[in-house]
Amino acid sequence: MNMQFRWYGEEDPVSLSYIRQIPGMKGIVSAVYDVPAGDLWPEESIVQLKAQIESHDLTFDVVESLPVHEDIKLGKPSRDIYIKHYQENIRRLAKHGVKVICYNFMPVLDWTRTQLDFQLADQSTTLVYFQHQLEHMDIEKDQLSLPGWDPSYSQAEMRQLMAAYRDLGAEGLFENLVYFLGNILPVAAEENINMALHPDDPPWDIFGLPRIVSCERHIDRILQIDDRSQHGLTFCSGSLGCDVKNDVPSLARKYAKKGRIHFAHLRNVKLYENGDFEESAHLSSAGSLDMGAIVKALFEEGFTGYVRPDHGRMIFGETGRPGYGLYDRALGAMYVQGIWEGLQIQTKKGEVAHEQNEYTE
Ligand code: DNO
Repeated sequence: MNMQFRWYGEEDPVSLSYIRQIPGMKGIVSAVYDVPAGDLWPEESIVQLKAQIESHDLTFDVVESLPVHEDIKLGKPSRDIYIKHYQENIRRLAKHGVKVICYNFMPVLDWTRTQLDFQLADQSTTLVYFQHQLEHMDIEKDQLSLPGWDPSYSQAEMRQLMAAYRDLGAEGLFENLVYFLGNILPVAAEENINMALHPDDPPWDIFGLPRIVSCERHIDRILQIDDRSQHGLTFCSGSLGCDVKNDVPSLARKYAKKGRIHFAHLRNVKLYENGDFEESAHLSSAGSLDMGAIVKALFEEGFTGYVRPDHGRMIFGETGRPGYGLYDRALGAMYVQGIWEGLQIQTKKGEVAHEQNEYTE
């Protein structure tokens, strides 16, 4: 397990030197943020980002995200230009040592929450998804902006995009993913870069937009598109875990066994009876997911890939980018490493006991 931390570049209120102080932290997950989706990432920007990260004795092996232009997802004729750019970006990143590229295939909106500062009983704040709040959000009329969303669309553009996706439907979106992968994976294989598809967050259709990476059936179908090991997942426990039907530990085991998890986002969520959820602290008892079982599944399947603590609450009076403060994510990193170390100790004990048995037998 290679522990990573997401960093949003110069604009990020969390500094690289603080991240470096988290025990066991090995690398930074980041991106070139000042280039619109679909454009080429200037090589100088990649070089500069890498140098900045490495000057703090951290590695830059994982990019999150290399965004997929909407024209690719919609299957417009212009997609071929954007696919060429995507291929070139893969080559540039590989040239500068990047090993994993995280991306998603969610239409228009990336991850969606309805409130970003919901106060918990302990006075910390967190991100939540409450259906009754969603019903009051009209993204075609209101100028809404949430952290995962691309704020550059005008309302008219948003309306057009939404309509185009409704016409396309889930099968059309899937076909466009097949086309995209057919063009991207040969380059990834050539460059020895692992592509890591992030599941839909939350794992169901929202605002009538189709979602196609939400459950085991979806993921199986997607992985069957191509057998190459470069075609893999960002296994996000908190995204998949919002649907009680997704058995997250068993999915972690299944896809780690197949060698298809290149990157894992580990976080916990607390599910309500009505399907709403809040993002909780990482600890199993704080939410609904059995984090120990998820980490154990990765451990037992010999997972050696990249991991990052995912969203954290705002605690200790911290302010900043919702979900991406320093403190709670640092606690999450330590918690996951604690489980991992416990599993290593157990295994060693088992081995010693086994050797002793052999000796005495
Ligand atoms: C949310 C993140 C996502 C993720 C993208 C990957 O916090 O996990 O925004 O980066 O979906 O493309």
